[in-house]
Amino acid sequence: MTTQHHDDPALQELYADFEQHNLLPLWTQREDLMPLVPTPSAVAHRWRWADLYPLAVRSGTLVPVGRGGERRAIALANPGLAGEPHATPTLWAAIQYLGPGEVAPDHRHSQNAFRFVLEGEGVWTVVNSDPVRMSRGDLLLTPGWAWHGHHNTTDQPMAWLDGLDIPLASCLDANFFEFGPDDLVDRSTPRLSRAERLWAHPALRPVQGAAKGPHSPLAAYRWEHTDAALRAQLELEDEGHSGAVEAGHAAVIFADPVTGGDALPTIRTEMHRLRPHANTARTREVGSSVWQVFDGSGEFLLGDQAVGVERGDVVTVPSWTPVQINAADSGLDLFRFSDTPVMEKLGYARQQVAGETE
Ligand code: 1HN
Repeated sequence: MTTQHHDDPALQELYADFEQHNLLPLWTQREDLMPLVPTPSAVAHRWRWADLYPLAVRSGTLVPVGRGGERRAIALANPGLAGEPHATPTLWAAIQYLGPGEVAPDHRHSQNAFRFVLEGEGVWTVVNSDPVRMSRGDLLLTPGWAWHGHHNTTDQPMAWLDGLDIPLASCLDANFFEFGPDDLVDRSTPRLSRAERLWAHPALRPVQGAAKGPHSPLAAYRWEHTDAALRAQLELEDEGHSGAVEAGHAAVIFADPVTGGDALPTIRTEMHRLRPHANTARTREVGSSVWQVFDGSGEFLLGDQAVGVERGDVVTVPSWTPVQINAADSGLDLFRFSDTPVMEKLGYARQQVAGETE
């Protein structure tokens, strides 16, 4: 407003009365409430696997896992988010560590979750009584309200990346939690879960056996399939059929085999492969994401900041922050998760690619 006089006593009195009645005028706050473009508090940040893993190992020697705490999970707390255990305003990311023979007890919660395995094996996560093997490169789903517990069947520890929509569920006041039985329902160790045996056949959907809930019925997406899909995209590019591939950059979304939509309703999960020395276009999007380097090394250009990355490193990208990824000699395999499905469902999604008009 251009006509107000801040020292007008009647206006001061009006503001004091607003305060007394729990009212706040828009005209003094428009820039905060309606900025011209997103102004995230979260910052772009990198956590090095070389720091994360030894800290997880130390937790393993000092902190038991069991009923109450439930998980030995260490959250990646975004330095811009005031001490909250949130990687971004909508996403939770953690490194979880399970020692030899340990059990993380059964429970369920409204929040959607997944695990992505950088290295190791020997843990089974039991999801709604279905034992699911966890191995390098696998994405394992624990959709909202699914029972789940994990157990390590070996004499070696295992660590992995957890992703959840905890901050989103918290801000919506939508979170419920329930403890399960003290022991896991099924400690068997099949190579494939029942969910995979039913649903993981390309483009074949069982006639009986309806999928339940707004999420994929598949409990696991195996590395052999993800790797084959990425390899095929790059081979097609080599053969001159470049349609599906952005120069030297193959990518897949982990999809619900029934709907073709996202595997989880609130979190998009993707795998990317950049050829040696390939660069992505500089892109910014509404919504935040978290990346983990699965293999290789390179750099992320985040706004005007360049961040080197190596195997296992985790990077957060706040909303509307320009990102360009450059692969080094080894190429780069990257896992990514984001809140894109939320933005798309709510009509907030926007993307801007450098050099293209919006
Ligand atoms: C949870 O259930 C897991 O199941 C991981 O591994 C992290 C963080 C907060 C609440 C529940 C898991 C979690 C969690």
